[in-house]
Amino acid sequence: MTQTLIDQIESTRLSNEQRDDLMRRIDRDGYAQLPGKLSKSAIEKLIAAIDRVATAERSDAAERSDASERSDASAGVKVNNCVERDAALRGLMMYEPALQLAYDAFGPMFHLCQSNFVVRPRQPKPASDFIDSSPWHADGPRPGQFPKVGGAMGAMGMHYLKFGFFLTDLTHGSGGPLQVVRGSHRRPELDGKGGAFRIEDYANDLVTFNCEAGTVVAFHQAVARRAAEPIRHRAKERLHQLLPRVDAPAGS
Ligand SMILES: O=C(O)CCC(=O)C(=O)O
Repeated sequence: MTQTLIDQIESTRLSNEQRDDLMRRIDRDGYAQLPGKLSKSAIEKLIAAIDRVATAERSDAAERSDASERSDASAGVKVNNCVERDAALRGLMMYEPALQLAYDAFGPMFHLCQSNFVVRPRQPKPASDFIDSSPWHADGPRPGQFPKVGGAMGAMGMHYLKFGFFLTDLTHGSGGPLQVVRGSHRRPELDGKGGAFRIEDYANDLVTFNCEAGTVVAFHQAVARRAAEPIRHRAKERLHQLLPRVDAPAGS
């Protein structure tokens, strides 16, 4: 039997002008929404793959006595290294605009260092546990706070670039969108971590992605962000995100 290694996801290649513009935005704001969206057929294929893997995860949880709440069909699911699990998810790993930006950020030796998806059905009481929703956080290091070599720490101080692929509609405003603090990747580590962080202090730079299905967002590892809690008691709607990350090789 032949195994499909990669189920390709169609995309439109970015022009050089678009690449330059997106890299400028990521440098300035810490994030950028890509101009194209995933097609309806790509979204359907990816959701079907995620549903297959999530169903298998829930049934594994049902067999483990310690995780019964994770076996329910309405439970949120997060799967790390998801590209191992399905050819369609590997197709997303090869999404050309993301590869173009990874190349622009890190040169030809970039590699995928992490992938995951989350499925977030609306929960009566969503937890801020990185599965049902995620709290304000940022991944380090921050530019200016990392040892420099020869006075520089590499392109934008970026150690990896993350891509969020939003597979369900969030335009109704209650789906638990991604939120970011614009420009926070350039501020001290305080942003997004610890008790001194107050989101009210950043009201002018709060950006909320109540976006259409198929939207793709690239973000700098150090930008402060969260996945807001879905509004309660509206069962059955789902939010899927797939976050393949790409990484710079050591020493670049
Ligand atoms: O949980 C989410 O949806 C946000 C993902 C995120 O912020 C991250 O991967 O660091």
